[in-house]
Amino acid sequence: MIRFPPVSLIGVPTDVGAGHRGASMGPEALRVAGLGEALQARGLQVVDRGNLSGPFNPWQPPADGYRHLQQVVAWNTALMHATAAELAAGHLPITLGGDHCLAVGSIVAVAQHCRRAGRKLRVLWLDAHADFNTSQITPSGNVHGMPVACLCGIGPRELTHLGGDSPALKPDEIRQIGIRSVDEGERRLVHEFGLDIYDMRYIDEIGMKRVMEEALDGVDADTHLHVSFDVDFLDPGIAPGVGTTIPGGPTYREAQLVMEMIADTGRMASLDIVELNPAFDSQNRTALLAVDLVESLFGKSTLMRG
Ligand code: EXY
Ligand code: MN
Ligand code: MN
Ligand code: MN
Repeated sequence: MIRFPPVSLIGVPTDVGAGHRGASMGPEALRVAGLGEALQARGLQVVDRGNLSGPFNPWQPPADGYRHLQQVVAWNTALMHATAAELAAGHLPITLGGDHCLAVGSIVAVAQHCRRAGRKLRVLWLDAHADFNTSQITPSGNVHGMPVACLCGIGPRELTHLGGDSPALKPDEIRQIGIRSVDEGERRLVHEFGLDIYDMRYIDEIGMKRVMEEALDGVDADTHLHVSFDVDFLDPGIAPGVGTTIPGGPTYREAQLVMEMIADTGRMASLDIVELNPAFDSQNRTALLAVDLVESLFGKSTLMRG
């Protein structure tokens, strides 16, 4: 039985980094899907901190290659401080997004916490997208396509230095899984930075079990494991309620295996659940699926043998 510290839910109702409206409704969709109750049913102590507040989405075109940069910075600053406070209290923070630009704020706080505590950091980035664009190469100006680049030190100074120093993350601290949509410029940049990407073709070839063994290799008692779960990681056939669907994602069983193998490490210490967009969903089914998979991150297992 894996022991977890108290879990803190942090709602971040914004889609300022996205190309579609609606991820701002993600936190409530997860609450309505019973995320808190499901985790309590697993014996966890759950504290719901409510929602952070921040600027409205002004819905503007790109300026100097970014859409809504100041609003993105404001929301990420608030989330960085909220995440840092939960980590300092010994809690396991769960960011309820909101679009994926928010991973800058959550992971900057996690990286600073690890540095102070002398712990190693491993980020598992579950996503259809590499999220490694910059203002020069972005096809959209949407900052939810840029958080990994910002965390690795390339992007607007307001984000690359959100926590003061940069880079927040070294490329060998992150493993991206489920990738199947990478822009041309982005592809060159991820190779230049040597990112470890487990794309869907590789998953097809070696299987999800081997991928997870490789991606989790080296995670030990001194490692803080952060999971950044972009719900568009999943195949749109089972998870249509996201803003940027890409066909050919992991099946339900592959996704369950990913979550159960993460749980088996007993090292997950922070989590983002992002890009849920109820405006593209019906009967809240994608949020219900996300809650089901998050329960597996906290030890619910389909394993009957052994
Ligand atoms: N690569 C495209 C862009 O940069 O605009 C699409 C990014 C979608 C990002 C979503 C959160 O994963
Ligand atoms: Mn406490
Ligand atoms: Mn993403
Ligand atoms: Mn994505």
